[in-house]
Amino acid sequence: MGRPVGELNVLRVSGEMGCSSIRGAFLPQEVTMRRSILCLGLLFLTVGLVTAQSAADKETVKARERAAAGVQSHRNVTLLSGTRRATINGRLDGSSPKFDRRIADLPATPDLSCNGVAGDSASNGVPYAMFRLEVSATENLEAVVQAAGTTLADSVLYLYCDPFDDQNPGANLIFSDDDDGGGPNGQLSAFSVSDAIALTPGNQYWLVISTFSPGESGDFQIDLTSATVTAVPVEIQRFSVE
Ligand SMILES: [Ca+2]
Repeated sequence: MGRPVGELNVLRVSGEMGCSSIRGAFLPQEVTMRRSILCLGLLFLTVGLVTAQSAADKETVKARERAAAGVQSHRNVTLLSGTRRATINGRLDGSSPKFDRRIADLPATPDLSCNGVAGDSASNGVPYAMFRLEVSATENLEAVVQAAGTTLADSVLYLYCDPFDDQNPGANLIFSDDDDGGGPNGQLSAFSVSDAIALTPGNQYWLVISTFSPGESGDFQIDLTSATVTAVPVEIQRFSVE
């Protein structure tokens, strides 16, 4: 003989309500809670695996870019040896201008004659921002993407002679850097005094920051520590200089 129809109705209603003084009716709620905890655990595990996979993929992309160009990442540099002269704050996202960035960490040494050679990278349409730099005395440029104030996961810095043309980014290049600045993921950028980027008074330079890959976004902070360097805002962009 089957169970009374009335009992089935009580259990069904109690299970749907999730609250009842009937002892048997607590089971569905407990099962639901356990299922929820299990689902949350699986979600966190999945997110963790995806994040780890993304970081691994990024390193693979970086390794391929460097291998294709035959360059090594600049590492073990001395940062911020000077007094901070200016802090540039801005943001890169879908509304930023885009360009097809050149291979990072090239040329191997700064080309102050404005003829630095870096091939076209596979990262096209990356968001960028640019800032005009001037110095009042000959000195080596120090520009660091600071982890504090930066939510970008992976930046690239470029330095160009004037003018910088985002439709022809292979022209007027002086130097670039991918990961010297460190940061939580070790992927922020920096130009250090040991890079020997000797800027000259009377010349204008363009400091360009971009994401490593298209589709990335976040805030950035660049500290300039060279003794006489100044950054000139560009009106079309959203940033501030203090
Ligand atoms: Ca980077």
